[in-house]
Amino acid sequence: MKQKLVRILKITFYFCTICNILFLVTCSDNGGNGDECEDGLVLCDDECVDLNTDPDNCGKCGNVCGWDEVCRNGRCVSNCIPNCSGKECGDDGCGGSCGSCSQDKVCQNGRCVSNCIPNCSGKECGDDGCGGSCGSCAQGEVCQNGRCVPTIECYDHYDCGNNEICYYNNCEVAWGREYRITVVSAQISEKNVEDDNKDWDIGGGMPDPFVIVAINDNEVGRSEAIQDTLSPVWNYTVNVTLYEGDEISFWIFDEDISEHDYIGGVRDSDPISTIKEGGFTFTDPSYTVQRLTVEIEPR
Ligand SMILES: [Ca+2]
Ligand SMILES: [Ca+2]
Ligand SMILES: [Ca+2]
Repeated sequence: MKQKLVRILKITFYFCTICNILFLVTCSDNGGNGDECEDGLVLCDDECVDLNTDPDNCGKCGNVCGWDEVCRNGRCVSNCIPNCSGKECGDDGCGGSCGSCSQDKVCQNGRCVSNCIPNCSGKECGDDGCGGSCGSCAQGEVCQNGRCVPTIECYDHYDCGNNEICYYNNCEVAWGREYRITVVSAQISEKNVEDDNKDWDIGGGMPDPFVIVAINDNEVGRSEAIQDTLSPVWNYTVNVTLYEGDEISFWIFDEDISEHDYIGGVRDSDPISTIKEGGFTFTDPSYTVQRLTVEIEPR
């Protein structure tokens, strides 16, 4: 009886050993029960799976992810990897966005660029309307209304130096250049106040004035005589070249048959002032030449 019991125990032992071996083999191959999965794994359909990563059991047993999805942290997500390298806007390649542009810009090749269209039509310089440039001007020029024009240095002679004039918006040396002098008109005293108040012509006749223009006392021009008037209007013009230090004189005569009577003269020893003023009006009511109006302009 004792021997029989031992035998039974032996058989049981062997049987159980085999059972144990079988169990271990079975468990390591295709799982066993819930208690047998390693830490972090869960038994799903007789398999120990990681619900965080298993696309057939994502998050929970039997939750199968789509063909284009992967299981990440227990959720089915697209298996696409977004790529925004070097991009500040536009598609990330996975249906997402790499960013959006501000209102005045558009996304072009992953970059936010101005949506302004530059306009340089008819322009050689200046703003293109989008913050760019249509070109720059050469030295001595300035951009005006999209065109390169010479730099404006002056608007009148006083914008320039002492011995300079403003010529077509450029300051130029005043001397060694041609001017047009116009002797406009004069007012002559009724009698020759310089010579005992004599009449200009015999019997109270009025003078017949003409004017001579002289540079440094050399005659350079002579007007026609106007008959019998104290208020000659000549509008006589003569072109002269003026140099620094020149003096301009205006001699007025009464034309006579024999020797002309000298009425009087006005000497301009400061022509640069006259040039800058565009002329002068001399007045002296006590003199034979009570008024003389002259204009001058560069040619
Ligand atoms: Ca006379
Ligand atoms: Ca006369
Ligand atoms: Ca006369």
